[in-house]
This record gives sequence, C-alpha cells and structure tokens, in this order.
Amino acid sequence: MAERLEPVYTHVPRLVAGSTQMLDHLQRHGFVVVADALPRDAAATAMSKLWDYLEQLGTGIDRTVPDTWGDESWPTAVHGGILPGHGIGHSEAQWYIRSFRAIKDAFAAVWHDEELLVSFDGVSLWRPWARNEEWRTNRAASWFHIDQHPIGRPGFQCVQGLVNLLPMNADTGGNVVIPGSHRHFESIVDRYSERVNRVPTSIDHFRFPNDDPLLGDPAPIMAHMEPGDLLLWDSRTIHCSHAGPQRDGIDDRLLRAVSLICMMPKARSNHSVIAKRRHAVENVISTTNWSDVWVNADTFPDIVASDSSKYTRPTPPVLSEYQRSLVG
Ligand SMILES: O=C(O)CCC(=O)C(=O)O
Repeated sequence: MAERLEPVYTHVPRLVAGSTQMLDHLQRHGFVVVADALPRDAAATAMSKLWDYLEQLGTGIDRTVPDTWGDESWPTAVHGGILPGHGIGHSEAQWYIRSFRAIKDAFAAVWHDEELLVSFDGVSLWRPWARNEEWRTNRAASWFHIDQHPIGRPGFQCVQGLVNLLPMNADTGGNVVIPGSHRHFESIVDRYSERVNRVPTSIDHFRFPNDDPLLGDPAPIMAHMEPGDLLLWDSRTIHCSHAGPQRDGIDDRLLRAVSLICMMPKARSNHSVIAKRRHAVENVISTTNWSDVWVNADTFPDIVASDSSKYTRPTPPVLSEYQRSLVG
C-alpha cells in the first residue's frame, strides 16, 4: 500500500503565466507549474523576509542558528509543516510575494477576470529533520485530501496555488498531486456518502482513506519546481505534500519554503466578507485560500491550543494601491 502511494518525482512543462498552454494543462491534469512567477532574486528576497517574520516573532529564532528553530520558538505548524496563523498572512514576505504581476496574470486567465481578491494565507516551511526527526513533515499516504466540500461546493470553484522559494529535488520532498483526479470529484458523494455527510458543508476539506483506488491510479506525482515557480491546482484535485528521504542529511538550512496563495474574483465576495477582509488587514488576521467566504485561520484548533501570546505578531501592513485592490 505505502509503495503504491509513494510519489513519483516528475519534471512537467513549466508554462508561461496566463498562457493558453497553462490553462490547457490545468484543465486537463488538474494542476500546472507556472514558470518564474517570481524572478529568482525575488524568491531569495522573499525568503529573507520570511526569516524576518520568524525572527520578529520574538521567540528567539535566529536564521543562522538552527538550534533556535525548535518547536518552543517555531510558530504553530499544522499538517505538512503549514504555518497558518500568528500574523503570517500579513507578513511583509507574503504581501511582497502577492504583488508580483505574473501571479495575478495566472489567476486572471483562470477566471477570465482581472478584478481579483487575494487570500491572506500562510506558508509551509520544512526544517531539516536530519537534525531532529520530529521536524519531519507528513508522508503523502497520511493526508491525501481535497479542499472543497463535495456537497457544499459542487463543480469548479477554486484554483489554489503556492510559490516555491527554495531549490527542490526528490530528496527535499514537496507538493504531491494525483493528476486528473479533479475529474472524479462528482463521484465522491456516492462513494463516501456517510463520510461526506459527517463534514459540515462550511468545511472545505475532505480527507481520503489511503486505500481509495483513485490515490494510486495514476500514481501520485511530485512536480519539480524551480525557485520562483508557481504551482496551481484545482481545489478538486487530490493533493498533499510529502517529505523526501533527505539522503544528503542537510541539517543546517530549511529543506522547503513555499508561500500559499490564491486569487478569486471579487464578484464572488459579498460586502460583509469584504468588510471582514479589510478588518483582517488592520488586525493582522490570516485566512484560508478562499476569499469568497470569511474564515479566520487564528481560530484553527491548533492555533487556539497554542500559547499565541508568546508570538509578537507583525504590525499591520502598509499597502500599495495595487495591494489594496487585492483586499477588496
Ligand atoms: O505544502 C503543500 O504543498 C501542501 C499544500 C496543501 O495541501 C494545501 O494548501 O491544501
């Protein structure tokens, strides 16, 4: 079973943001790699800004001293090393990344709409687990999921994204998708009626049991990305991330850093959601990928259970006109 779900590291075409080829690949396979959404030097700048965020939390993290990256100082991580809260969604790093036009070009092509709102979501940072086995993030087989409720949100609803910031290979691990699995979304309700009905329709998350035949046919893939590349996937596409074997034993730098990012048409958000989004900027509140509903990521159970008072949140961002247009 485990081997069947071991992702195959694959080079797929790296396509131009907003191009017809990009859209075709996304529609056909349920995911696409967009080349150079951020120039390489901007990916390095974003990485440095992410370290600024971590160091400014005031818990003692020092980018040059891996011994300071322990759980007692690291921000709360949920599945797959994702950091969803403690102000990350309004860090300078996240707003910097969101401002690159190629990202909007990619999402605008998906929606055939230029008037888009951006999610205020977080990042996934993988610490070198050769130093501490407990830092190893989840294996793919444990959390194949989709981020769209099979009943609450029928049909095409959203494309999610992440920008890769560090060099990646089969050893580091990365995001995993089951190509073409978005086409089986409609079958989930019949195949898992009881399981689906247990999930409140407002929760856009459905976890697959790891003996589901869809998970191995075709095999899960981990698509190679260069630093600065953007991965897009349809929220109906089965996905997760997977820690690599880390054969080179790196223990002094992050193995993976990605910025989660999503844009949806402004027309899908009502006045109340937009008012809450403006309030979120002033109050440094992060969200999920969905900008058409209001979900406060600081209310996630793991964040609530953490001692959030020990983290100094970033100050509210000062946004450019372009960035404000993405708030709504
Ligand atoms: O870090 C990753 O690539 C996994 C992202 C993911 O599963 C999600 O955002 O839903």
